[in-house]
Amino acid sequence: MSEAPSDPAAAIRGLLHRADDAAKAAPNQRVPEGARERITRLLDAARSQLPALADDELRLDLAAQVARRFAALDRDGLEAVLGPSPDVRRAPTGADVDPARVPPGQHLTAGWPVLHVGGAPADVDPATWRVVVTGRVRTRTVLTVAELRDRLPVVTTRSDLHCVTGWSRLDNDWEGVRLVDLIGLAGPRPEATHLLASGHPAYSANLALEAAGAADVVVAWSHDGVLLDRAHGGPIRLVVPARYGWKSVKWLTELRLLDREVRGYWEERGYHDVADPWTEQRFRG
Ligand SMILES: Nc1nc2c(c(=O)[nH]1)N[C@H]1C(S)=C(S)[C@@H](COP(=O)(O)O)O[C@H]1N2
Ligand SMILES: [Mo]
Repeated sequence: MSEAPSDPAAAIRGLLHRADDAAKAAPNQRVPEGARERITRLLDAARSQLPALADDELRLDLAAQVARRFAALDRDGLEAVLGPSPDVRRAPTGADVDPARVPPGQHLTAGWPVLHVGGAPADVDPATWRVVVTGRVRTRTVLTVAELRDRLPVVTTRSDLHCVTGWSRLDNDWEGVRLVDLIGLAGPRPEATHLLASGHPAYSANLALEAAGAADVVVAWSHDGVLLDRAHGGPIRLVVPARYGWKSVKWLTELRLLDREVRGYWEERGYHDVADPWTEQRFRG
């Protein structure tokens, strides 16, 4: 592979370097006001050259590098609301991992794949993002991210994420509030048995209220000590470790309590209502 300036890979790397230089000009890694636009322009330019790369692996690698830098810009917006966060770590995948921790048909990933349908929201303002708890509740309750943090006990949980497509990511440290506490604030009515969680853009997933009440089910704004970036559902997402990943709704906007099961996006398309990865409840029988 040539490193001549006409090489698109070299051009992309050059743009990434310039974007990094612009970001480094910031005190405490924060992107200065003026630099954000410049970095966005450089990253857009890098992204527009990706299709020129014939080598799939190289293209994917550079695409990931571009995506990571866009994600850092997003995180910066969330930090303005919730304060700074330290660095990222890789999840365990080695021979030292107890195989009993891995559900059947799953393989471990050290990185963190981004998976969703319909695209992430084009623009997110963490200061005004709201989640509403509604349906069979005593008090319809609407909270911003800061209100979630201030009005409910903040918890950190460590749990595994199992995507139905086959990857699992172990030892995710989530910071947020327990779903059961959030629902408790709205006051579930006695007839409430199920939950439909919705997120951007028209995504949803159903859960039995019993499963939603597990102590490790959280509405999270931070992952492995780093505020959630937009690709992974920032500013807030649902995390349901005991279910396949599709129940962990990103860009969470609504929790609707119901007196019956109402199917969400994938469940309507034949995926399992329960979705226990340990018994491989991928599709409805
Ligand atoms: N809003 C929304 N949330 C979503 C999805 C989606 O398409 N839209 N995909 C789900 C699926 S299938 C998985 S495995 C996880 C993946 O989360 P990640 O992209 O942070 O790895 O998000 C879930 N939450
Ligand atoms: Mo998934």
